[in-house]
Amino acid sequence: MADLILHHYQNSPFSEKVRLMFGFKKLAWKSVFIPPVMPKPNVTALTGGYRRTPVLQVGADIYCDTALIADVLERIAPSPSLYPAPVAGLARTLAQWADATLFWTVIAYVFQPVAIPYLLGPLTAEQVKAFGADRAAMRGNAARMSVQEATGNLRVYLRRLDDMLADGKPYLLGEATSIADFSVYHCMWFLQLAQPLAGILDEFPRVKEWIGRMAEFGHCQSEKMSAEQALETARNSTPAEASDFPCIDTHGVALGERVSIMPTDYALDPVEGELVISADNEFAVRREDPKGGSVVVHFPRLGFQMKKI
Ligand SMILES: N[C@@H](CCC(=O)N[C@@H](CS)C(=O)NCC(=O)O)C(=O)O
Repeated sequence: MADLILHHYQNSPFSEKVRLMFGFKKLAWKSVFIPPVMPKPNVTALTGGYRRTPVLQVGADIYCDTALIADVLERIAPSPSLYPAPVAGLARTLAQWADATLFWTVIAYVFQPVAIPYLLGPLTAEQVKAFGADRAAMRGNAARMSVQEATGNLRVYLRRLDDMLADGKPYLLGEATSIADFSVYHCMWFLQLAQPLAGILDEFPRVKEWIGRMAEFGHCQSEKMSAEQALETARNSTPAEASDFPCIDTHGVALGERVSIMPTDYALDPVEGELVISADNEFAVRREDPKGGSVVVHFPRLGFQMKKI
């Protein structure tokens, strides 16, 4: 099997979600550290413009967004499953809530001056300013929540999560771990990183215990890889066969046509290429890159918009 190459950085919650899924599924991986702010020339050489973190590379296939990355890991290692049958739909829906609503509530809560050094490391005032400017540009006109609102909302969400763990349930949806646990976990992991503000968890002992249980999955073995090696791997690989996916066309766009695909919420950088997968829950485009060679860039259908060029 080709190496699983994760392009990520240490203090990225969505990266922690994937690192922990590697631990859960006992998949060894290669680790490429990427910059947390733009420019990211080696990332965009692979993705064609998508700048969010993390990105999973398997040879010349580039997978954007952790919802799709989870599906890819499930295809590679079906057991233990992220989608246990009785709760599969519920798990995906709860995960979607956590990755959007819970995540942005935690972000609005933790980015208070007292916690910033814990989240971003020891940066100069200028570097903190540059980080703020990068994220402001990335988020564009997306709505912002005040710290007061975020604090109140977060307490409500933590209460609900704590309730879900009542009666000694080990995981959010019962006896089996599911994708919902990983999507909620990465938000809690970031909350704990914001040490001076993490006391908000003290009222919710079942959530705290569950965080400890989740952390035990660890990250499996990883080995450092340079961005140059990752690009060389892409250039020397052939993308996987796309014809395995039945085409579901809801846009009036045929396979082979040129399209652009971008997120619907923030970091609205379009990726252009030839449509090669238009499946149930996945789009992919083939593109040529001077540094990355011929690559196929994959996106989940949910949370992304596709347009014919
Ligand atoms: N829905 C995306 C969200 C990814 C996301 O927002 N990641 C954050 C970092 S944890 C990000 O991209 N920040 C800006 C950046 O790293 O450039 C996913 O599941 O992968």
